[in-house]
Amino acid sequence: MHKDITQKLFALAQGAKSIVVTTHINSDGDGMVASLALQMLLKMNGLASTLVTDGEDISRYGFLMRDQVVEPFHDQMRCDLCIVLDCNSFDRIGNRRLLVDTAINVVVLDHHVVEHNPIPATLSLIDHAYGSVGILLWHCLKSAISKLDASSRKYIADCVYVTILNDSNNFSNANTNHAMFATAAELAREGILPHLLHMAYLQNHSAKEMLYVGKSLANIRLLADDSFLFLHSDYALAQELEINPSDYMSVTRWVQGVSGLKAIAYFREDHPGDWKISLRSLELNVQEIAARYGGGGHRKASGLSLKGSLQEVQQIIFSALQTAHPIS
Ligand SMILES: [Mn+2]
Repeated sequence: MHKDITQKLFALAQGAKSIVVTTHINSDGDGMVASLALQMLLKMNGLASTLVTDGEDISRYGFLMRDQVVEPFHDQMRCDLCIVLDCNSFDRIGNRRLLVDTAINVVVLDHHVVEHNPIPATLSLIDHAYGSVGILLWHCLKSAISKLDASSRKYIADCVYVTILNDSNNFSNANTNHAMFATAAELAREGILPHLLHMAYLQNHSAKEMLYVGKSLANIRLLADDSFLFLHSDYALAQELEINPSDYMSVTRWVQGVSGLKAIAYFREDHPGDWKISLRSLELNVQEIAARYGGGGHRKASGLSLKGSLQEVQQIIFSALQTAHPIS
């Protein structure tokens, strides 16, 4: 069952003069939104904290902003307590490693498989049984959440629901299960309005984003007897549309319904020759592939970064997929 860590976490927080809450690089609607929820929970208990970003645009969480204290990382930043959400590896926190290295205490709350370079922590709760780190917070900080007033509880519930929308892609990924629905039912009891959260979070696209998605979908290629689907968004496209691709949700969600596939690989060029790759498969263990190249994630959904030409990085992934292990 769920392990309540409220007492331990609050003891560390109460003993700290400064608290940072942060998440992985290329933050998403799980790590970032769970951070918003945790900051609110701390604040309602008289504990001030700063949510430290990597400088990314977080305006798509605007509908969940309630006077949160958010600052982009800079290297003079220090804190007594650093709480890392949705990430357990130094490989995934970039420069903010400095905050972990210099903090007196570190807390890691995550639901990813532990790979290389694990972040050492005073308190850590890492359990991949949780469909999102927001769900983990909801259950493992329950004794604090249940003491909040109804409107603060509803705010936390809104955030947790958005983490579920993000990590399950609206209850359609393989992590959708009884426990996730049971949590969603608890959130509904707190008064959340799922249709509005769905609209605000998943349907909230600019015309430019749709153009970016459309142009990326236009270069779909099928390989290995039509069993692998590759698609990419190169740097030139981001330049042409004058956008920062990491501000958008992964394009993979638009191809996950394609039938007859063994795997999907999406290549996004964030800087010339610098590719962020998302792998999805219902049959092959793509987490092993990602881990081999310093990435991580889950068996059916993982991510990694590679440098090179599009042709070079696609060849690496193609070979890796051809020898990938089936999910047992
Ligand atoms: Mn997550």
